[in-house]
Amino acid sequence: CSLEDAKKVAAFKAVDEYVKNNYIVGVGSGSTVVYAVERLAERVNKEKLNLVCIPTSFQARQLIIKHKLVLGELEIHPQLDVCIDGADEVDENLTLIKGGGGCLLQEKIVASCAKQLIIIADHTKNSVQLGDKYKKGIPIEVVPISYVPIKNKIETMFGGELVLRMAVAKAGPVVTDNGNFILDWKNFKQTKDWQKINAEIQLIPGVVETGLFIGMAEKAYFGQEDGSVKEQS
Ligand code: DER
Repeated sequence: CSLEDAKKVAAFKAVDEYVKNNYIVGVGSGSTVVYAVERLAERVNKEKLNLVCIPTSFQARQLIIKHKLVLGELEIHPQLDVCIDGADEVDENLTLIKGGGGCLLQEKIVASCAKQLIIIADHTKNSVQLGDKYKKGIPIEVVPISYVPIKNKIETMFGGELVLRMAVAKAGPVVTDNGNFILDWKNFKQTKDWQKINAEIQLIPGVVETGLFIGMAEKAYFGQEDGSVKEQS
């Protein structure tokens, strides 16, 4: 089956197995989550489910509204039952690279408020060691004025190269939903010590958040080429 079919089968299985009536559901961002929202809407209509959906981006808000799902906010629902989101890469320890779609900050906030973070992806995202598959670099959201000093500091501390993410349909850098820039950290040294590195990067003034989601995901569903779904937990 196609990559889109693989995303869809993973998304549907995750929604069917983790979403229950009266749930507060975090809705992630990206292309795989589109199928999860479709399935949420199908189940609400078919099973008359009572759900509130918390977005992780303008894109997620639009998806929730488009599918006539109940849109909620963290200030009303600071505790979620489940958050369903995509990822750019998932390693053997369920450490994630996220932020390929530039939505990592609200994704991490909402995921941190959920009892369970469930990842949905196609098989190309499934790796042994972070960096095996996703080559665009680890996204790091930064306050715009600080992107050059942060670039220099991380390159000095940990090597690799940080590249300011430039917009395609707009002149200049990508500006996130939160008004920040994204640095993509490419050619990083593969390691098992992401916890320590992540903590050090987060301490650099101007770093808002990293696309490293460590110890957050409960389970991942990977849609396969044959239409089956591989689960990792
Ligand atoms: O930006 C993000 O974190 C997205 O969730 C991304 O990692 C997954 O997007 P995709 O489902 O379009 O691959």
